Amino acid sequence: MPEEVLQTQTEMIRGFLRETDAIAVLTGAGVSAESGIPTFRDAQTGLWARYDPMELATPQAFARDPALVSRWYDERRRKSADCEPNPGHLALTRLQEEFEAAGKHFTLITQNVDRLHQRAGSRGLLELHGTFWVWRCTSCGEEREEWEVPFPEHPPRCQCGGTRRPSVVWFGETLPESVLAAAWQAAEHCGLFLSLGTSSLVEPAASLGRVAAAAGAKTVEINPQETPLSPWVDVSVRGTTGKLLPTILSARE
Ligand code: BV8
Ligand code: ZN
Repeated sequence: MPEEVLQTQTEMIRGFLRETDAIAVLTGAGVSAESGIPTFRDAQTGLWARYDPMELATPQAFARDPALVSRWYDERRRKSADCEPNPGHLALTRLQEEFEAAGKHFTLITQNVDRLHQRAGSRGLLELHGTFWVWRCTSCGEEREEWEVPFPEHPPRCQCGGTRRPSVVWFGETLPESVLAAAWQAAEHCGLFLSLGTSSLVEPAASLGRVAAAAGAKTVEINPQETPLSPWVDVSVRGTTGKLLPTILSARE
């Protein structure tokens, strides 16, 4: 990406930030990449290499082999526990503080299940796909945060004797109604929509950028790769969020 193109794009985005009092941000696994967490579609390594995440992240996979799926999520929990939020996460927390101090609206919507945004200080964010730090009993439905890493047994058990599953939204499962409605609302009413580190492949999250654009918001994407959203946005920056967000979102003179 030539430096002068990035400079122009940065100026445009800073202009959008000055002009709006309502921003909606959608993040995907790419935002956690510079913390050392492989993205959802990165080739899986080690003993997971032979599994397709699209296959594992399903109710069918859990029904077929709960211990295997529980191990996969436990591995990812361990990985994220060993990682730290990166400058991209922290830049978003600063932007939220700045917008809210000025009485403006800031909504962070994430597809990520690692809770690195919360560890970076983000507040009130919308977790479209849940999190693997909360597990739910498949018998009595009790949900609770599970901080023990690694789990002593797979899958973890509930005191009622039931099996616990991660409280994430698997493929083929519907998203939490109220969370999706809030995300849709934020996309429809924002003046600026940022799509950060997502392949824009998974629905219904992938539609939010187009909802914002259709409602008249300025739209920006930051991703080292082109995505299906790229042709729709006002500014599509080829780059990584950990490196670019601190500069692009820094206090604008
Ligand atoms: C549903 C939780 C009702 C589990 C996940 C309409 C059309 C077609 C299909 C469908 C449709 N509606 C529904 C579907 C089916 C399906 C779907 O979307 N399939 C797609 C793939 C074809 N959707 C569903 O099933 C959803 N449920 O709609 O219910 C229904 C049901 C059935 C049929 C109809 C309706 C539920 C979807 C939620 C699935 N659960 N996660 C877990 O994590 O284990 S989704 C999973 O993908 C992760 O959460 C992940 O966050 C998400 C999206 O991926 P990304 O975050 O974008 O990550 P990815 O690896 O793909 O990309 C990373 C990006 O970062 C890349 O672009 C890369 O270039 C970039 N990057 C890399 N490094 C950096 C970077 N960017 C910036 N900086 C860097 N350093
Ligand atoms: Zn139970």
